[in-house]
Amino acid sequence: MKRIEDLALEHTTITLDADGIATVSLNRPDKRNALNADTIEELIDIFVTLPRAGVRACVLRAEGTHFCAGLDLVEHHSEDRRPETFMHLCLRWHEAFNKMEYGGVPVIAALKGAVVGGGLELASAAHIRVADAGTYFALPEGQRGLFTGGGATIRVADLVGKARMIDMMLTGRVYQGQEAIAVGLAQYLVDDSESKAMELARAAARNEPLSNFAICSAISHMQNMSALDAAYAEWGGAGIVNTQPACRQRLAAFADKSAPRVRPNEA
Ligand code: 1HE
Repeated sequence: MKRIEDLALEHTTITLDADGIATVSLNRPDKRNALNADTIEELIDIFVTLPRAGVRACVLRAEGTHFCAGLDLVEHHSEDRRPETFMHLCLRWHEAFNKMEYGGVPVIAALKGAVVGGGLELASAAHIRVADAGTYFALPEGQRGLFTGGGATIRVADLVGKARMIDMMLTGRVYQGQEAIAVGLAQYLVDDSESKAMELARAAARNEPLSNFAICSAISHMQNMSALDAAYAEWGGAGIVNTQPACRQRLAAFADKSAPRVRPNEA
């Protein structure tokens, strides 16, 4: 089993703080963090390793002014790929993003600048998306003579709905600001997406890891099931999570009135 410190990373970096919060950075700012094949392999390695390395939450961020420009179009052009080669590449993208979404570790994406094409596919595999005023979302595949291949037909359609996704792809429509929040592309719009993402990661990291594992894998799995099967899987998961020894202390604190109560936000 690989450890975080053993990962050979060229286009990404990872750091781990004392609270078990990992910061994963895309690190090709001169190429606007476009995703070449090697970066995808690094993301697979990272998101295979994180859940077994005791990581409690992860912030996914980027160097430079843009989060991610999507598929490396220059590499794709120079490789002049055959259909089966690109299909295999898509499988690697799916592997990376599935490991993120189903891995059980909360991933919070700190967005900025362009979150486009495959960059939006990457962001949509995170569990929480935080945008700033300069963040904008688009699916320019149609304009490039391409189609999505990194899971957008599943995840972006899930976030914004089929009609909006088709509009984005046909017309190049860009969403930003409050409108992007309203359609579901991000859950937070703030001045500083990185510090907000870290604040959210710290909040999530205070939960029991087994609860977070269920939240960050079971909900996604259950979306793929019939309602009847999802209900069946839910009681199995709840049976394990809700009887974990670690939750007894939290329940005791509620029972003896020392645990904080759920209150409305202050005005
Ligand atoms: C790239 C890429 C890229 C920039 N692949 N190299 N994605 C797109 O259609 C988005 C394409 N990119 C852009 O629209 C713009 O570059 C940005 C809005 C992201 C940034 O603009 P800007 O003015 O800051 O940068 P730039 O001058 O356009 O690019 C700077 C460098 O980044 C330049 O390299 P250089 O070596 O000439 O300096 C660009 O070539 C490079 N660069 N974006 C490769 N995408 C699994 S299927 C997924 C399908 C898709 O993702 S389609 C959507 C692709």
